Amino acid sequence: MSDVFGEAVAPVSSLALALCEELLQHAPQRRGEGLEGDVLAEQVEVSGVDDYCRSVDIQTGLSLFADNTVTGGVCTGLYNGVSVAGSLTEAYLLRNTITGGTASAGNAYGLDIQNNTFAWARDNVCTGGIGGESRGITVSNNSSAWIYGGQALAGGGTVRSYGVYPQNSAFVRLEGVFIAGNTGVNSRGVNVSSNVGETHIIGCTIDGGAGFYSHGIYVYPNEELYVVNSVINGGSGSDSSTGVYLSSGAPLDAILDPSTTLVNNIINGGTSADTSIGIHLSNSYNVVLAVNNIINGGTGASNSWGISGAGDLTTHNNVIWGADHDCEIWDGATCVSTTTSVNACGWIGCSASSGNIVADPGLDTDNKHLATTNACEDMGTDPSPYFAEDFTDIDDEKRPNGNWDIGVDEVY
Ligand SMILES: [Ca+2]
Ligand SMILES: [Ca+2]
Repeated sequence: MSDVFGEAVAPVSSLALALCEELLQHAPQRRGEGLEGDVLAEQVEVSGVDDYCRSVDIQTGLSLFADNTVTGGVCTGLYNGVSVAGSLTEAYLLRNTITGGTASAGNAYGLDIQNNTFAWARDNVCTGGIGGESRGITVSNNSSAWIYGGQALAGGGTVRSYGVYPQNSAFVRLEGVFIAGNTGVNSRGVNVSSNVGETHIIGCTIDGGAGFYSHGIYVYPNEELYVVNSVINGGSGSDSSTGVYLSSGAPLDAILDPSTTLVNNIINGGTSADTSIGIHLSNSYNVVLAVNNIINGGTGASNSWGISGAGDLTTHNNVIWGADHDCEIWDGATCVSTTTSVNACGWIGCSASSGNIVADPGLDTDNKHLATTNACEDMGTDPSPYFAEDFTDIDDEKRPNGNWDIGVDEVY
């Protein structure tokens, strides 16, 4: 494998992309529908009557699947637009447009990546289909999966709809992806389920959709989650909407020891007709570090909280606010709502708290960049003790300029 892709197995997106392009130039038959000759991927037509259907089924060895448009059909059971699920050593997916089908009595996924040693996807537009549960992208049981750019849209699930569903994988990284939940009882942008290693969500734009309960990111549970430089909105759930919802429960949590690190994000609880929350911790298993984030509880009609629930929470240099807020932090007993009381760390679950600001952050009209007058410029802290990777802001500008800024924009 390595003599074909060289160092493409290294986790460097630009290098992997260059090597994929080179391979496509030397093997043009692998582009588009005509996967002939010495194929790396096998295209399978679907009859529409099986109880497990796929428009494209890639199951052998090393695979490269690029520049295809795949639309799902109709099936009684699970329907996948493209399934890459055959214990592959390496799978590469580039610039495909994939839509799941209609599953009359099952679930409908756009792209299903399972059981691979190394999976790499870039600039694909994946949309779940119509079914009980719909997912744009499923990432399950992989040793290492990297998804860059493109879109992951949930589709029309009647019970649940998820943009991306990382599950049981040792390492998953989503970077620069537009992700959205859509419909159903539960709609979620990203649903992290029992990942046993690290999950990275870097530079993504995420919306929870419009289900009964909507969540930008929902976790149950996860060992290590890093969310960095992303814009996360809880959506418009008719009962509740939450930007980041950290759920958990024994015994898995006792095994996984879950921790979540949130750095330089904009997190908004959404526009629920009832309760909206920026970040919610469901129980004391959760260890959460929040640094340099703009956290807004949203505009829930009944309750609106920046941060709520129990857990082990460290907060440094966040702006916590809301035009329609009940509490900046609701610990279940006390409504914490001033800069002084947030930083005093007297609330339930506080491990450490400093440098936080209760104020309007001063966002520009795009709700991402900082306006000329703002509360965030140079008010952050160096996050390298919590997330050691170098990362730029949403304009690809280097951080920091002077001191660190709060949110996804570094002002120059
Ligand atoms: Ca700065
Ligand atoms: Ca900037």
